[in-house]
Amino acid sequence: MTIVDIHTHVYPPAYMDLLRSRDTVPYVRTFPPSTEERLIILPGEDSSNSSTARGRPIGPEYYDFSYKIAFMDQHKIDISVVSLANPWLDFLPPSEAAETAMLINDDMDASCGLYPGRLYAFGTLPLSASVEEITEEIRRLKGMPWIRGVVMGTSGLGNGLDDERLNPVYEALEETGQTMFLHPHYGLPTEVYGPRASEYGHVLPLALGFPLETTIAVARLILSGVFDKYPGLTLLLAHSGGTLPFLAGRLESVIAHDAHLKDTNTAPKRSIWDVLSKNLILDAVVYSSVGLKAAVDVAGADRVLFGTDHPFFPPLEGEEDQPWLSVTTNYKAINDSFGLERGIAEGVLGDNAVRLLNLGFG
Ligand code: 5CU
Repeated sequence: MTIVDIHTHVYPPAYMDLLRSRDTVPYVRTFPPSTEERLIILPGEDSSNSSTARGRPIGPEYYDFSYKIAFMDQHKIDISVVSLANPWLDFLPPSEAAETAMLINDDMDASCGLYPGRLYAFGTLPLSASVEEITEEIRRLKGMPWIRGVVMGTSGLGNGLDDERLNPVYEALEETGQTMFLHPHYGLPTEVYGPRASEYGHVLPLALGFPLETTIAVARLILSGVFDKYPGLTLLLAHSGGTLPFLAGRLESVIAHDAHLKDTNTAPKRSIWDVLSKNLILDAVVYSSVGLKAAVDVAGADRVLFGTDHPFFPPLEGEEDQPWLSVTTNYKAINDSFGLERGIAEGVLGDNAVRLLNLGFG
């Protein structure tokens, strides 16, 4: 059995340099008297007075590939498909984006090459650059031995993923057969968490804001007809598609009852179920059997892939040497759901990823 982790992040050294050079979000710095570096990336994290709410500690597990391999060995993971973590290059001025993307992508590909067959990567796109520069990078990534697609947030060129200016990007991804790993970062407007939000650490934005952001982004994509236009486009959705598996029926029903869509003949032509089973792949980073079974029900047992979200969600202080709860919970959900149906479990744990992402040697 091969175990593949398709949701696992790094901030390669070139990106760390960038974060250390900044003093607005996203950035990395120490807060004296502590000498520990902290990573501040999420909207709103900067304003907190509490040291444990101000981002998170960042150490070599975030940027040193040998730590990734050690983590994989500890958790019996054979192959990882690493991706740059949020917020990718979204914040860069247009003039720097294309060159930085090339630097980071070359770095990722070369780092994977140091561990042949154990590491692959999703490349990153210079989304603040021109569409021509973005599509050029997509085509360049296709020629790299260890790259298997791209990682992207939900903001696209600034107006979200249903922006028609992104059509050449979707076309280039479809044409080159590269998967787009869609990952949240921006969450929901902070007001929705209410005046007591700071008392609850990162729980509301991470547990709910992230998956709802993904759900809304994919719903907008479906509504815009992108999957009618690009039937070969493949998206891998983080966190099992957010709440999409649960809400797909409601989305489909509301579309069917919408007079405006009917009058303007603008309803998506393909059903959500068809898109789910042909264009969407869901990760298994959902931490429960209930969520995992829903993901398999809607996308199919052959389109759900194991992931860890490493190096996020590490053990809390005092438990650093233990297997990571965030990983064992996902293993347990797979075992509890499909322990008796080994074909399904083995598919989710690794075989699906090997097949869908073509993880033979580079
Ligand atoms: O803990 C966090 O903030 C995160 C994050 O930013 N990105 C991610 O993928 N997981 C957790």
